[in-house]
Amino acid sequence: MAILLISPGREVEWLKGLHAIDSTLDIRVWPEVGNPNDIEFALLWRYPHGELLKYPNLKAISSLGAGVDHIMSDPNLPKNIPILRVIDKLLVRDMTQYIAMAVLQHVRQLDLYQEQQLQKKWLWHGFASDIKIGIMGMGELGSDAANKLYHLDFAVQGWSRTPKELVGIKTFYGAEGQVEFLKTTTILVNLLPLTPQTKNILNKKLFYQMPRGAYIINVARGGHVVDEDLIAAIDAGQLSGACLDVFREEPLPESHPFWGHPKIIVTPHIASVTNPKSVAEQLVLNYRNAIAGKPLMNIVDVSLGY
Ligand code: NDP
Ligand code: OXD
Repeated sequence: MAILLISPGREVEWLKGLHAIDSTLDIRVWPEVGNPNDIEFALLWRYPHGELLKYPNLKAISSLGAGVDHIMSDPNLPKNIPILRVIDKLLVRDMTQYIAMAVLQHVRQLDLYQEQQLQKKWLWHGFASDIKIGIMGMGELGSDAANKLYHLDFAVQGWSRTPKELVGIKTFYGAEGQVEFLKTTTILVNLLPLTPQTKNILNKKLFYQMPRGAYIINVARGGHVVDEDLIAAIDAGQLSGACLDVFREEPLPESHPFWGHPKIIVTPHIASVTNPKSVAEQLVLNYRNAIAGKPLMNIVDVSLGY
């Protein structure tokens, strides 16, 4: 009875967090796994695809983050084993704070003041006007960001797969709702999961369905963005810029044009990082329930991919 842990670079933090809940847990840190037959539960962040086929007694597979695209895209994912993910209040809080920062930095034109500071210039500028924040993906993260931004007095709207009702927030859903949603969104925040339906969704067609000068905040996945389309739309003035936390290839290669673009802000996938102390309890509970054959929390709908 053992847990497989794959989380390159963060193993020590995870071991500490999990052992603080139960010091007797037998956790095997990949690649020093020992007998693969012992493994009944897997905790994963960006693991090598195909690896899971080695463990015949796996009872459940859990992502160490909110996203499961790194698991769902494994062509050798064992069949009929529940896939779990993390839902956590700190993950939600940190994401909302990052989005608020990116929105405010854009609306209050902080980049202009930073440039001016270098020139010791004392000049006032207005705010970006007629702001309507549109959040794509109104799940655990998107709905909290929408609520908090509404309480900061922004006009906020949301788009999801199925209908939603949130006080003060206009909501749209499905392909029909997307057109109207985009037409009126001036700051677009992407919080969709990466699935076959949402891959490349931030593309030329979408950018040109938005009002001229719209701003993009992508905190979901790099695979949502067609990079060349984003740069072309910014250079053509259709978009005023972008704040990007996630990329197709991470770390973002040094040669990538996003790094040097004056209207693009790049952060290294830090919008919201899973905190082992905060989520260890739910992971251990899921492990215990998986081996006892009891119901599990935060199960992914494999048919939807999230
Ligand atoms: P949820 O599963 O809770 O929410 C996903 C939302 O997206 C739901 O509202 C869902 O609609 C909507 N959605 C899914 N597919 C479609 C579609 N085809 N069309 C329209 N809407 C769709 O996910 P979370 O909020 O927990 O996380 C979202 C993503 O954020 C993660 O998958 C991950 O990629 C990213 N993330 C990034 C982090 C970072 O640091 N940058 C940190 C954590 C997460 P419905 O409600 O109708 O089902
Ligand atoms: C996540 C992430 O999915 O950190 O949790 O991106």
